[in-house]
Amino acid sequence: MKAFIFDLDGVIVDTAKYHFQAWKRIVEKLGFTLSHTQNESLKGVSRIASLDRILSWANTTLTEEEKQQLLVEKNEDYLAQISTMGQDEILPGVLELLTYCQSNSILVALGSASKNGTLILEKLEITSFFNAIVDGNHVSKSKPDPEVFLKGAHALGVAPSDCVVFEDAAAGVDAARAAGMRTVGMGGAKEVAHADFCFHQMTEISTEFIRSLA
Ligand code: B16
Ligand code: MG
Repeated sequence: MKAFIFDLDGVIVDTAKYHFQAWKRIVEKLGFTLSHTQNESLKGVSRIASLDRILSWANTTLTEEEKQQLLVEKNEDYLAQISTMGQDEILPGVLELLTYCQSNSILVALGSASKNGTLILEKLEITSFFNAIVDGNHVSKSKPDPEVFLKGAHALGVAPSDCVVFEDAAAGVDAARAAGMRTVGMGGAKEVAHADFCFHQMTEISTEFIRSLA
């Protein structure tokens, strides 16, 4: 049995723009302006690891308590932005691929760094397509560590070598490769060019290609 493991942000839905706005507003309070390029490098990186990176760019040190407070505020801002999110925000071709997997006995898991993964799948009304969900609440090590994808394979009951990971971030492709899985880089960024296959969006992926993977 073959399995596909999907990253969430940047593969199923474009939440990077909401993360960016939330981080920007939070770190402006520290007198730091987050650039678009810096935000790009936070893709796939956990909430706490993102804050640590931003603080090092800003040359700022905070107490553990201050950091926790900022993480809460950042997530509140992010949740407010995604409160009205619905099916119309699912990226092109995703529903078609999930439907194909369901009809053709390809197992499907989520493998996301986000602690809001379950909530977002619910909002997009696609939870029922997933045989397993592994997100930021289930892992102790952030991508590029392979933990999230290995846990996904384990939850599905398949060998890592039978899994294909769809990822939009360098950290995610590195994590999947470290897990011994094949990789499909999504979004067209040069950071994922080292994936086994690359596409801008899922509408470019043919049924023949999916059959060749499965
Ligand atoms: P949260 P992914 C990642 O999701 C995002 O790309 C990254 O920007 C974010 O910091 C991380 O989730 C944590 O998200 O604050 O919701 O827990 O791409 O791994 O699906
Ligand atoms: Mg992503």
